[in-house]
Amino acid sequence: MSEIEYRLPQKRAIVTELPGPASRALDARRRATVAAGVGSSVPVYAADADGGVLVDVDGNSLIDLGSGIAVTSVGASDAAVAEAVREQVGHFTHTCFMVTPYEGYVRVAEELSALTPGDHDKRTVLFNSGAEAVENAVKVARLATGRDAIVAFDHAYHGRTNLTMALTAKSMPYKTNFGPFAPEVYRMPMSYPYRDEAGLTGEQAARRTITQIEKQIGADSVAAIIIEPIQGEGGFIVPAPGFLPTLAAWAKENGVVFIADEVQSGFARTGTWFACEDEGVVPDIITMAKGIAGGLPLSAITGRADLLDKVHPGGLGGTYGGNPIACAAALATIDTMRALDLPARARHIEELAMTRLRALAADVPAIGDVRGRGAMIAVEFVKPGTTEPDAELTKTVSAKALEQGVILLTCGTYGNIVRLLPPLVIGDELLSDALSVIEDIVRTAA
Ligand code: PLZ
Repeated sequence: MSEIEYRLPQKRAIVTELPGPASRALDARRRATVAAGVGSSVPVYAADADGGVLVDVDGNSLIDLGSGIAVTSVGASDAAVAEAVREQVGHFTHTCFMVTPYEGYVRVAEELSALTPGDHDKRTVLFNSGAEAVENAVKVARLATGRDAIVAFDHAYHGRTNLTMALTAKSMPYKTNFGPFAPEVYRMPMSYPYRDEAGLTGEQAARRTITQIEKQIGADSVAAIIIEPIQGEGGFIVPAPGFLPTLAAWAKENGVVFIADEVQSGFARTGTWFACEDEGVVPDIITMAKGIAGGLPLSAITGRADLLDKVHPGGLGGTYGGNPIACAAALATIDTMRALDLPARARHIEELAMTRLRALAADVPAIGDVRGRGAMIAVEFVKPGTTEPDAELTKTVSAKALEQGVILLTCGTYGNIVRLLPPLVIGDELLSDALSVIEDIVRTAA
């Protein structure tokens, strides 16, 4: 692991109340002009960010445990990414790959072929957002199989467009009153070890799901199974070992396309390049976004050449998909991830954080579960002595963390989970400081 250089001081420093006066003034302007439907979980306005810190417009230096929802894994202003972007904008900002192609897109596709699991022949298409990648994975699966049904899971999150809303499980805030939704989406039980009946193995949980698919849809009607190898918005749910391989094997036997949605779990986040590698699962198509381009909007699907090349020329694309600036940023991001061995950094973060959070859980009965992999770590809060979700306590913990200068996001179907998603380049000292803040708050609040 080479030494990480930072531009901003890597320290927590609170100089005003939070949010401070400049953030509050911006927020007043925002309320008069930005639609109320767009929320912000952390009401401080950003001025600068680097490594593990985000500096707000009042000069407060906050520890970032959110990475803009798992995006800025290399930091929000990685020098190599910034330089690659500057270099690219000096030449051309856009041509549209569907009009005049360029090398950056091809190089990103080559990198994704090499990085994604499996040594089969692969093809890639680039888009802008995670939801767009998911939509296109489904388009390919339906065309390639000639089937309609798509299997998604309890607690799943796949986006906010019409098809991806249908795939997403949670109604409020993502779906309520936004229907009607896309048809032929079937929801099946997930493996959720903390909430499943005790002793249910991953393989048994998969069998339960498979039986339901066969009875309710029929294997011959299923185009694809789409699953997050570790669920993100749904609560950082890590399925029991055996669940993913059993589903993937069944998909293979039945000509069903197995799509791993690695938009949140991918790109070094969980200690490997992709979370599905942990159990040796090789998806037919993998969706990627977020961590891929150091903060620039880029997403991708990479999958079996025989599936992707079935689509007629012109069937896939979009004006901005694989924008050259985003591609330049992605190539620099991948270089930085390799140079700093960020998968190893993610494993190191796991070691540091898990040890302390597990010790905390042993003392605090309101912590029902601590789980995750790499730098994708969750604490699930419950009413002591039960498994009843405690969303109030969760809200209090993240609000108090912000007061003390730590950006701590929540998630989960029941809103009772805080999630740690630090930039992978966060230093040990800064991470330790954030963990101490969390420990103090949880001990006091619970
Ligand atoms: N698939 C697994 O995690 C995005 C969304 C937050 P987009 N998750 C954060 C919110 O409230 O909008 C996500 C994901 C998985 C797909 C997506 C969608 O990615 O880039 O937000 O479209």
